[in-house]
Amino acid sequence: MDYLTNKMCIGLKRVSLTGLLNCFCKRGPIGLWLIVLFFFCQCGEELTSGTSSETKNTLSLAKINMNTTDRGENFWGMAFNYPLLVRLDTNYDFSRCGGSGKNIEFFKNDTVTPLPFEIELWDSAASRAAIWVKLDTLKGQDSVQHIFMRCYDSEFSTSLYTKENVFSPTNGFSYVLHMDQDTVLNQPEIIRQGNMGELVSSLVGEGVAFDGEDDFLSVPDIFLQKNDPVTVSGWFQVSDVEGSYTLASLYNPELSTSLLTIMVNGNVLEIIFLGNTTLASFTGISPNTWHYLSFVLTGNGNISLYIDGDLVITTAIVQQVPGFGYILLGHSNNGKDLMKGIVDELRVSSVSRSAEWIKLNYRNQMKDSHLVTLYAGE
Ligand SMILES: [Ca+2]
Ligand SMILES: [Ca+2]
Repeated sequence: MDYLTNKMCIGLKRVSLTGLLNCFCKRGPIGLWLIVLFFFCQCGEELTSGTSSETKNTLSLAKINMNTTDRGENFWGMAFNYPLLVRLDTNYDFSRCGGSGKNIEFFKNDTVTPLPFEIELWDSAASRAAIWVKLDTLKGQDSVQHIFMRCYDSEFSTSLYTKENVFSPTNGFSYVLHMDQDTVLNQPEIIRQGNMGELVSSLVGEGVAFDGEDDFLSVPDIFLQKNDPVTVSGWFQVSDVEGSYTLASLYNPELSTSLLTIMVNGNVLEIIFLGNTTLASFTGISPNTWHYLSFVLTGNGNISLYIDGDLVITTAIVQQVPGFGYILLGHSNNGKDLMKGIVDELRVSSVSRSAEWIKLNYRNQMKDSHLVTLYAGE
């Protein structure tokens, strides 16, 4: 059944047979044709993939509800082209789907319009999956928005659903590292030091562990200019709060210095400017606990820092420096205090994300989030 016919069927299923008979009396042949189509639509659905012409049978259809009211995860405003994290664990019976995840698709609430998605992790043996689904719009203060995950009896030979379809420059993403196999194996521009690359079970799928001895990453392809709108965000946890660990820094090779350094000293997160001025500090870091850090260059000389979705400081330091530089993860240029812990989901966007967007990311991706609820259906 093609897309258009599917759409017509959905429309027809909303009208009654009596209504159609009425139409037949008034319109003659057109009404008769609609009645024939009405019965055709009731005779079961032939299922067609959104990615190819391969015909498959549905094993299960799960409804995924997003609650942005205070009974889910409170969110005000609207998010467009939003990569929603859908986590499957004890909330999902993987035996209803089987396979390696290559047999699933996501649809809008009409059950026929496909949605782009990327599977970061699908581990049916461990009953764990992490999938990013791109939504056109996510509305705030709404408890009934939903999409569907359809699981088929066989896998697709090829899938159009890739990371690039979800996280693309057209929706503001210039760089996304899920801190998974792809990050450590397939990104040649990322320089990994200290034989790092240990992947561990993490907040979202896998994350990259830093050993506190010699591990760090540099991302030289992203060179932050001070007047460019940019948002950088990522999750981290430190292994202990005994020491002093560098989470990330912005290193400028012309000045041979880190303009901005983010450190964890004991249970305090500190934002340090030019290696010696503490711009902001946040008390409340616990060992082995996930925190979400974002900073936003607004494009007009200001920088805003957020921790766990809340704004910590907005300051105009940008005017005092010639430019920023590239991102070092786990290290600053002094070579001391290397990161000991795990980093997950590092993103660089070429736009200044709003405070609402940052909060939504935090509430969608955090542990025990109540934004998404799964209902295993038919
Ligand atoms: Ca990850
Ligand atoms: Ca090492």
